[in-house]
Amino acid sequence: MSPSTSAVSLTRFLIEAEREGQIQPDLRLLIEVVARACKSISIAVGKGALGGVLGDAGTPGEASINVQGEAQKKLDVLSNEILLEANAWGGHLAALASEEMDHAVMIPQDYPRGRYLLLFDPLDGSSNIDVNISVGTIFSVLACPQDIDSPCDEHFLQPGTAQVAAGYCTYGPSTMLVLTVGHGTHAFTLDREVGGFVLTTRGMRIPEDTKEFAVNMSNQRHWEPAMQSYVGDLLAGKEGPRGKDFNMRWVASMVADVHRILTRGGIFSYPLDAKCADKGGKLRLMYEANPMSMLVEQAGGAASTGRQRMLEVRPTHLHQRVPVFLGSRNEVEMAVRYHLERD
Ligand code: AFP
Ligand code: FBP
Repeated sequence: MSPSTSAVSLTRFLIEAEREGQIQPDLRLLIEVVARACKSISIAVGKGALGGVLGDAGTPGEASINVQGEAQKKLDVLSNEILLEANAWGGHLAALASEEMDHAVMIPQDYPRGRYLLLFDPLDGSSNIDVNISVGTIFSVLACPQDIDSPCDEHFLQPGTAQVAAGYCTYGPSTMLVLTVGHGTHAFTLDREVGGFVLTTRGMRIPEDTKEFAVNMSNQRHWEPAMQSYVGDLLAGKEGPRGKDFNMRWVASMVADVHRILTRGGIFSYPLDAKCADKGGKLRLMYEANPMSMLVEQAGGAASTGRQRMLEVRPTHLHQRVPVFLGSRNEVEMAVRYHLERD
């Protein structure tokens, strides 16, 4: 029989990756379960006001607050529950950790326990939910250290280089899953009629150079001198030291901003600023920076804290925050140079 030329489903892609020895069967199952949960989240997000899921979680006048100290949206809570419920019973996980929960949770004893650890930000960009702008889910998979009876927070504290898979799902005009298992970064689009993800870009590549940057400019006065000077030179355009005009884009959903960069290049940064310096940065290492950095590196880009390769940061706690620079390789290296030269 000649090989099928029909569209490649996520299931077929993963089975072929398994045959090529890139993933184990239980990792394939894990990714399929996460993808199924993302489909449920996509349906909830897509219903918008009709689903009664917009607005803050908690009681009127008293929004519920997560471990990050942020007000939770109803969809944050719902997405977290969808991912927890979907991943509890499959037998592929030892424990899960979520940006929305104080501590990691072990798989209940009623179910077999697997050998992976799953981390996720169930709904990233939640300030965009109520205004109908793209949001997303980000996830990262680690191996559970062997011979651990009761996996807890400390077992998740592995550098990004230890990730065995990472991905995100973006809920925008179309729903897309972008995935890496360490052999390139691949994009799948949800076929809403069929209800399945279909491979639409195999081997995404980020151009090495760019003329586009993404940063929240309203924080400019709070940045370190190195960042002030780096962005100042971008804004100076053709007449400045960089000799070219730069464009700026900022969605305020990391998933959407990173998706644009994976698609056409750019640099995304959430640098250290005076408002978040005591926490180490704004974005979360384990739920946001590490999975996005693996995806970006696998697509030929670079990811850094501004001073160190992101994937080599040794985590000290589950909800650790870091400054983030990622995207087109030459531009990230340039931003790092500004920081190192001024240290
Ligand atoms: P949430 O985790 O509250 O959804 O925040 C999203 C986010 O961490 C990231 O996705 C954005 O890049 C960033 O916040 C936006 O931050 P600003 O509010 O500074 O624009
Ligand atoms: P298009 O008509 O090419 O889609 O342009 C869109 C737009 O006119 C507005 O929707 C948007 O506010 C603006 O361009 C963005 O402009 P800039 O590139 O200066 O950010």
